[in-house]
Amino acid sequence: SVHERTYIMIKPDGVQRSLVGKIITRFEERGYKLVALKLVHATQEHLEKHYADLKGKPFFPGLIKYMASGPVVAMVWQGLDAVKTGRVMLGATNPLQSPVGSIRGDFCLAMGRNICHGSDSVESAEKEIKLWFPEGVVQYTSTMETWIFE
Ligand code: DAT
Ligand code: MG
Repeated sequence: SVHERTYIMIKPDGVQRSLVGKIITRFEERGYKLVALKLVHATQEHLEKHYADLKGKPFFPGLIKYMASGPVVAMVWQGLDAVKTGRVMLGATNPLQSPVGSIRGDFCLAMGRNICHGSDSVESAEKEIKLWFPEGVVQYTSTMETWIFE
């Protein structure tokens, strides 16, 4: 649906490496609509909720430490097939397996420093949006919509 939403996050390494603008530009240029945005230095507790499904994995403690090491950019993007296409735009979990042209394929190399997050399903997107934006997203009209969608 044209109203599908996904949770996209620029991880601490993406912020430190000044890739925020480039990553946002890709979603803007593709035609997605930004409906929520904030810079947040998340607590370990909050990040453990975000990655609850991975608790027990050997890399979990390192993942939480990395994600809590600095601020992240939390965003919600809306538009046609936002969840699946958002993941395609990010690339594979392992940057070395990410195609050139994807965000990870163009900007990073290591699995544990893969600079961005994107929801893996519509259900996870809804959960993640509630977790990161309990205040809700922003409602507004984008005048470009009629030129992006039939
Ligand atoms: P994704 O971020 O592509 O949705 P995921 O949800 O399976 O991947 O894992 C979350 C993050 O954890 C991922 O971006 C990087 C890290 N990670 C996943 N699998 C890993 C592994 N086998 N070794 C090290 N880090 C891993
Ligand atoms: Mg995931």
